[in-house]
Amino acid sequence: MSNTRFLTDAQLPFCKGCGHAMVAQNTEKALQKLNINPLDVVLVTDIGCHGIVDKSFLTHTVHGLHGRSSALAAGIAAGLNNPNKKVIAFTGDGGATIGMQHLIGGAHLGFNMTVVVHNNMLYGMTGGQPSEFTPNGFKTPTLPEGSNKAGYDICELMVAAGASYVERIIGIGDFSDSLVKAFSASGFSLVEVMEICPSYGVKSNPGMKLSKLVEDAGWKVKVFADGKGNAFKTPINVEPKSLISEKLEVQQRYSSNTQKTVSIMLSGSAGEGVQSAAEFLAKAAIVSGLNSTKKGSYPVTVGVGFSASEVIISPNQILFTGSPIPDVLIITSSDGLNYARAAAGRMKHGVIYIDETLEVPQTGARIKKVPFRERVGAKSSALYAVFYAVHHEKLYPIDALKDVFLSNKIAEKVSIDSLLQF
Ligand SMILES: Cc1ncc(C[n+]2csc(CCOP(=O)(O)OP(=O)(O)O)c2C)c(N)n1
Ligand code: SF4
Repeated sequence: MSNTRFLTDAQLPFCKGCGHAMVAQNTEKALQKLNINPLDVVLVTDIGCHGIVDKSFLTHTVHGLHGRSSALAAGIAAGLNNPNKKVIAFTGDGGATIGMQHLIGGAHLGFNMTVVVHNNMLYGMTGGQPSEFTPNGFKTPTLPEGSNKAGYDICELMVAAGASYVERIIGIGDFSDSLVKAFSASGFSLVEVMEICPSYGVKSNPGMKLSKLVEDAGWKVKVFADGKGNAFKTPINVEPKSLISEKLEVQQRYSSNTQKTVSIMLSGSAGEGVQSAAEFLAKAAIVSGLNSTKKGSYPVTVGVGFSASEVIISPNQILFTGSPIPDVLIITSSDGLNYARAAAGRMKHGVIYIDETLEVPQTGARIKKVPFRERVGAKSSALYAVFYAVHHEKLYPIDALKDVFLSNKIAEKVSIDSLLQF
């Protein structure tokens, strides 16, 4: 057993007596027993108290959306496709409830990973709501009369789905040997750690004994599948395609006099071609010998509200794609104005190109009002605004932008002449 540290010396971020701390400590011990290098371990967590542990781990860590650690871990395991790497997903019983299909799918397809379910029988982080794992009679702050349903038996479910190693343990004391077995199993393994949340579980169920509660719930504390079976394993392409080698080559055909990094924010409405206009802006910069990045932002419900894009162009390497204070801000609609108002407020210099029908936001930037929408209509306003700004800011030759635009099928619908009204 090595004495390599997998946890920082800082105090774990849980309430006093929280079972999650036992899982973290036993995970460290199990990995020490396996003599693994911390950087051969990827720990994937998700939302919930259990998930805030990642800053304490000295392994690689990834933090995902609630209930999705197992889905992310499956992708990582498939991508790594390396039995020497340990991919471990932590999830709560709340996360396991809402991400159940990921667990079933992971077990069914036999991804090489271990899921540790921190089953404290309630949603800890949000104040103790019941999950589908909450056993009959268990009370929570939002269910003071106690659950009238049986909780899921995740271990039985995982066996049925085809998991290779499955065990339920009471999360007290040293259970690192169980984790060693799960981490060493080939294919998909899952350990359900029964825990108690002192802040909500104990308070709502005074005097409760964890092992008695587990017994009364009908949940067996045992190994359900020992990892020796022939669990089906997903055939994984041993030579995954490289996205880099398939990247689109853009040939330089023009040159630009731009000597410094320029960040441009284009902010308009969904359905008005903002993202494709920004793509032309970025691509034409590359055609002109510059580096460029593009980052799009839009609401979760795509197709309504604002649509914005931040493009950086530079003769130098671009190491960060964000530009909280743009040099050039282009606003083509009222949705775009609402989204970009904060960025405009941060601008102490630079220029804002804004549709002339819009109210001018508070800013230290120079304002240039242009009738974008009136001249070309709403649908082409973002595209026209990009042509207009490139021309007036002399970012690179307008012919580069014309070339990029004309090689796209959008050019069949929008006349190039309408975009060249300067
Ligand atoms: C998709 C989604 N739904 C709901 C929430 C709100 N939320 C944050 S933490 C949490 C409960 C977490 O409970 P659990 O997964 O059991 O972990 P614990 O806090 O008990 O460790 C919820 C519902 C969220 N972040 N994301
Ligand atoms: S609220 Fe409960 S689950 Fe969350 S850290 Fe505290 S004891 Fe643990």
